Amino acid sequence: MEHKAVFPEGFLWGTSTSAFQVEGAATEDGRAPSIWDSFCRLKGRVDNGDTGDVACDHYHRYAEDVALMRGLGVDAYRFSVAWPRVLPRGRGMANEAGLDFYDRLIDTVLEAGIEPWLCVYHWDLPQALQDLGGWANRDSAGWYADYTTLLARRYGDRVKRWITFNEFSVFTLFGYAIPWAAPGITDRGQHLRAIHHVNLAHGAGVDAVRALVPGASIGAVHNRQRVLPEGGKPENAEAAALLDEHWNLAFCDPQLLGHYPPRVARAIEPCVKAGDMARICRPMDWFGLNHYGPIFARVNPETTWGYGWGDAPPDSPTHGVGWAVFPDAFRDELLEITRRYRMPIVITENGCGGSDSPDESGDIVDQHRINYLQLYNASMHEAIRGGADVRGYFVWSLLDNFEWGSGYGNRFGIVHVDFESQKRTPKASARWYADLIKRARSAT
Ligand code: PNW
Repeated sequence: MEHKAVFPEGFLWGTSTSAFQVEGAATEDGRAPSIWDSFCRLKGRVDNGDTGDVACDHYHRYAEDVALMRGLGVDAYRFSVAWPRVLPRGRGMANEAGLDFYDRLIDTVLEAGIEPWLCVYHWDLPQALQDLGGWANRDSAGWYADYTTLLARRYGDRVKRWITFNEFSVFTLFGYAIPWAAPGITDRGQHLRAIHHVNLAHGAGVDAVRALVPGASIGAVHNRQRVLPEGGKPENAEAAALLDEHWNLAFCDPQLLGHYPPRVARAIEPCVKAGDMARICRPMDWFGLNHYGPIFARVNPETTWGYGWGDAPPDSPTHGVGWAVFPDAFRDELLEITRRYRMPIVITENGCGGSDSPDESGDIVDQHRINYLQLYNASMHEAIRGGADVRGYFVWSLLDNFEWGSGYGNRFGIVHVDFESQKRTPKASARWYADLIKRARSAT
């Protein structure tokens, strides 16, 4: 009943992955290590000591994965390019074999009648560039611009949908302040510099794609989640306000409104040079939103910024998903983005994890995920009816994959992957999604 004809003409349904999480082939055809290859090898950082060495072996099995998407009937595939595969040293000489892989992938996706959505950066910085200071080095904006130029020249004839970055705040905050992601640094100064340089890189990337790809449609992917003080307590209020700036505003506001939010603005001032804000704030075609659920902040003096992750209220609804589920927050976020930035929105990720395993008959009945996706789709409808201009929706993820710090233990796929045999098995949620797409299409 949530499939009434509220979807605008041309609404796109898709699935998402990212290079490091699915490709594997970590040392093949000239690929060099990324910061995540290094991070996986630090003791205790990734559950089970898992690495991205093999992952879903998408590097060799991409044709099978594209065929799966075709079977689901999706309109679009969002993937990312591995920077150290195409530029092993991060800059300088390109690696032809690495570039060839994305030619093959893009051509196969197009032949299947699916639109490729290319994300330039999904967290796998070449280790060679981290050795020069990574995003804390102001030169990183130039390294990124050159890398984007290479991709735009090579793929711009076939790829029209471009994403500069995936989730700016997750990889900067978790990479430079709360050590949950590569490179695992905890340093206020480096965190602030990384924020500013990534913003500069974004602006330079937009300019490169605009200059080289006629008809390009460019977005950036922001993770936005309401930040609430744990337990509703006043002593957690400042922690929540600061985390809200780091998590929700430090990238959207400068990129789309031309200024930093107040706390970040004060702290970041020494990094900002004349002309920077205009370089960051470039015209964008759409707002990419990744949304999972709200986050709770708690004051914690032991952390880099004095805040930490808090717990959801103990009585939070879980809807059989096993974690707190707040679909209304999704609707509210879409309406807030509409109010604050006034632009079309594409949901570039939404989904949920689990430990999904096959039953005796080999079926994977992930009813918890169907419940979650149904609730979130209903909220998206409400937001569209309320005036949000939502143009598309991508499930995270097509495949169970390398879930960062959780390794292979947390499965987000609508297609199950047996990591021993690499066998793919669509879960019940994949059938549900294929059916949703079919019904939504026949209703428009
Ligand atoms: C996103 N949080 O990351 C990423 O874009 C994906 O690569 C990832 O697999 C997916 O979500 C599922 O986790 C996030 O702590 C990581 O709130 C952490 C958070 C949010 C998003």
